[in-house]
Amino acid sequence: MKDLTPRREDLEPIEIASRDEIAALQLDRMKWSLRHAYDNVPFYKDSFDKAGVHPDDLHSLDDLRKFPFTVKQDLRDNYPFGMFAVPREQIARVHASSGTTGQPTVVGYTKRDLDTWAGVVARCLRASGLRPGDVLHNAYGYGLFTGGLGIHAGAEKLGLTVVPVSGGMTPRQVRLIEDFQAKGITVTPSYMLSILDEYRAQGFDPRESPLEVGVFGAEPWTNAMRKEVEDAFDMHAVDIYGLSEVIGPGVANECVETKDGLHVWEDHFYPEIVNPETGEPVADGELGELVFTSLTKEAFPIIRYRTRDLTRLLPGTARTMRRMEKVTGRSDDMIILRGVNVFPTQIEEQLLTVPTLAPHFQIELTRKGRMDHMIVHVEATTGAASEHAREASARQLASRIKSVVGITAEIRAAEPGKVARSQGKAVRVVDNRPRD
Ligand code: DLL
Repeated sequence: MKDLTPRREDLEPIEIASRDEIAALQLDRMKWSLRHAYDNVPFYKDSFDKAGVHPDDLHSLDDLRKFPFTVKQDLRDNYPFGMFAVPREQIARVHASSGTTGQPTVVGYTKRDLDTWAGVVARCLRASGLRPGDVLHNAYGYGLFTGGLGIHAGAEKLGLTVVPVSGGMTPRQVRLIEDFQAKGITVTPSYMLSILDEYRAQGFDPRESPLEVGVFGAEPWTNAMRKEVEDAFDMHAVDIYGLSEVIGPGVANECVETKDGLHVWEDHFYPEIVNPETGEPVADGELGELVFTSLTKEAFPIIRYRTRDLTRLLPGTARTMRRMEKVTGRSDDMIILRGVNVFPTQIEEQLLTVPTLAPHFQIELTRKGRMDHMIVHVEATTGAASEHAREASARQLASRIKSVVGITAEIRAAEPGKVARSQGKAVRVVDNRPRD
């Protein structure tokens, strides 16, 4: 793999400013953001008033803990435009969640917000090792999802040549990467695996591909998956994080030179970690739920938003801004199987230790008698596809899961190509338990 470390003089000064400088900027901006939300969004006025706090009560960054949380339901209750802090005419763009599980949620951006967003995404792509003039193959979905258009604008801002391919039509993805000589790819890690399969199906050696770096996010993935993809393509794999409510992709990103967690762009997004049960903030280094407050957003200020993502905050390394550890699970993805908490990423990690199984998987929850039962659907690699070999692989995986994760799972190892493929965010858990 090539050394893609950016030159220090190419970074924005704030990325490597002193902690004092960052904190001073954050405090100024936080005061502005709280006031802006309170003065312009009735929801925030009510919620601050109910909690007995006022933007003037913020004297230090620590005072933020006095302010109430915002949760996804608040966005649903104010559907579609009730959370906007500027007149609708000043909204330059909206994005929305798919709303497959209920009311969709809508977010909005002013022209300046779009510029801020492009700026942080450009910072992410530079941290990932991309330079002006490089070709970027952007396979995140374009549309209401923030992935495609969010990355697109940041890539243009950095001066990349963007290929706006979006998700799907996998054979064409391979062809365009090769024909246009893409140096970077932005895509969900699960869809990257489908692209890897397609490379092999077309008889290309992925290690000979022009790709030097992949910027993967929008869903949890593990360091074991990083190694799998880095080895397969002989390229760097770095993690990008974000959520629509906070801005979209570009809230935090790994640096290619360290790959040791994601630097949060703290000059725009103020992170806290809280105990998910009590809501009490915990110290840096401790695991809990990530909470964000936007510091500069005009159209859609968000105050103490509960992401449900579980991680911890760590001191800066390649940049002075703090890092968040790779998000390995959301509180609502957690499966509680006979009293044991399990995240799909723990299954992913074990799956990747069995070389005769492909990295694709889906977890099905069912019921056996009165007990919850977990079936992990996996598939064999082409060299180990016989029934006998598949049974042996399944036994091996079941025993790894039992000994490392501590649960009993039924493994169904199918022939190659049988597990549902993702073209965007993977659906890792299918819950077929009867409702009672
Ligand atoms: O997924 C934004 C995005 C697009 C991020 C492209 C990165 C790349 P939402 O659809 O609102 O936004 O989903 C946000 O996805 O709360 C996490 O649970 C999950 N997520 C996003 N990035 C990561 C990541 C986009 N790097 C939700 N690791 C978040 C783990 C991630 N989970």
